[in-house]
This record gives sequence, C-alpha cells and structure tokens, in this order.
Amino acid sequence: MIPKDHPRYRSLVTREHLTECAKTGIVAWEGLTAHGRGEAFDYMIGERTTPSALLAERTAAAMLLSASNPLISVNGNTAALAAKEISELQKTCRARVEVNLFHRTKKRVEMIEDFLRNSGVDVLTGEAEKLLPLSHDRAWCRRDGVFSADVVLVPLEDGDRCEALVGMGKTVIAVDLNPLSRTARSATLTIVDELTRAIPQITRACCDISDIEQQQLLRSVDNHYLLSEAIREMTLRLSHALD
Ligand code: PTJ
Repeated sequence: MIPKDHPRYRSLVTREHLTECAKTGIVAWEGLTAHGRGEAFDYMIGERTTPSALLAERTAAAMLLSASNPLISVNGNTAALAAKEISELQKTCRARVEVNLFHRTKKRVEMIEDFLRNSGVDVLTGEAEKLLPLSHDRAWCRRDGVFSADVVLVPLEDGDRCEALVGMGKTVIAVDLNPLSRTARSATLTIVDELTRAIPQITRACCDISDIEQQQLLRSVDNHYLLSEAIREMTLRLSHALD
C-alpha cells in the first residue's frame, strides 16, 4: 500500500500499475525497464512539459490535423499508461488507432485491443500482414493501418521501425523522453515529454489551434532544433541541480 502523502506517490502508483499490467501480459516485462529509462530522463527535464516539448506538441497537433490519413500506433506501455488519453486524442484528430507490438503475440495484441476498447478507443480490426521492411515483428500491421497512413504518431517507439516509416515517406511523430535515442533522432518530429503529459497537450492543441498557427508550425518543423533545446533544458537543469 503506497501512502498518499509519499513524495513520489504518482511515480510509485504508476510503477505498481505497470507491474500489474505486466502480470496480465498487456505490458511486456521489457516494458518495465523501458519505463525506468523514461523516468530517468523525466527527472532531467524536471517532470514537467518544457517549452520545447510544448512547441513539439503543438506542431504534432498541426501535423495530425492536416493529415489525410493520421494513425496512432499503440504498444503495451502506451495502452497501460494512456488508454483514456488516446481515446480523447483520437476523437479530436480523427486518427485511426492500431496496436503494433515489438514483443508480439496474437494473445497480447487481442488483449491490448480489448483494453483500449474498454477505454473508449475505436481500434482497427482485421488481419495484419508483414508489410513493413523490418526483420522483427514490428513489421506486422494492417493495410489500412500504419501501412497506408501518411502521419503516424508513435509513442515509445523503437528506432528500427521509426527509420523504416520515415523511409516509406511518412511523417513520423515520436514521443520519447530520451532525446539521444535513434527514434528521437530519426523521427520527423520528436516530443521529449512524458507520455501522459504529451498526449493531453496534443489534444488540447488540436482543440485551440488556429489555421494561421497551424500553417506557421508546419512551415517551421525542425527536429534537430527541438532535440538540441531538450538537451539544453536538461543540461541547464542538471547544472543547477544542487543549488
Ligand atoms: O509493448 P511492446 O511489445 O511493443 O514493447 C514496448 C517497449 C516499450 C518495451 C518497446 O517498444 C521498447 O523496447 O522500447 P525502447 O526501445 O526501450 O524505447 C522506449 C523509449 O521510450 C525509451 O527511449 C524511453 O526513454 C522512452 N520512454 C519510456 N517511458 C516513457 C518514455 N517516453 C515518454 N513517456 C514515457 N512514459
């Protein structure tokens, strides 16, 4: 039992939730270590949405709203952490949602799809095929899923698929607290923010963005600048950590 007045209450409750989800199979056991890496980077940005992350989130909203076929690709960690938030974003930007897993089993895919549906997400159904140029199981997707999307939001992605999707000419938006990861560096746009803060910020931006702001953001996408800013914000915070 985690006491409500524990200074790390939210973090501990999240860990407990992810552990429970790992026991049921929604989260891969490897997903727990991935979460730990994310937590470490979240410390470095001060567990808040930084100015550069907010700019990336508003740009992501502009990209999703201007897409003809937007898609949100969901894995185990994303479903466990942010199913409700994904449902809200889907309603706002009319994106399709598809479950794509690295540690893929048919049972896990079905379990995560049901979990998302119970949170109000409209999840793509139908047979997946090995359609992406990858040697691992992230190659599996549906023809009307990631394969045909023009803009793909990929929270907590692995670098291989991110590179493959960019190589296929897609606009790829990553959410990754690690600005040094291959995913972060190869995506069209990377949001260096914690998933449960990032998704609601994108949804909010989808609701209040003007046409003028949308056009401005689309004209000025610069992932290298956003990653440099994220690293600068971390460095600044670290250099004052013991003040
Ligand atoms: O459910 P599956 O089978 O598809 O597997 C999912 C995981 C997450 C295990 C798989 O995609 C994986 O191994 O991912 P990586 O390569 O460890 O990358 C995950 C990235 O997400 C890391 O760079 C973390 O820093 C980052 N991350 C972890 N938790 C969060 C996060 N970024 C934002 N918000 C988080 N909560």
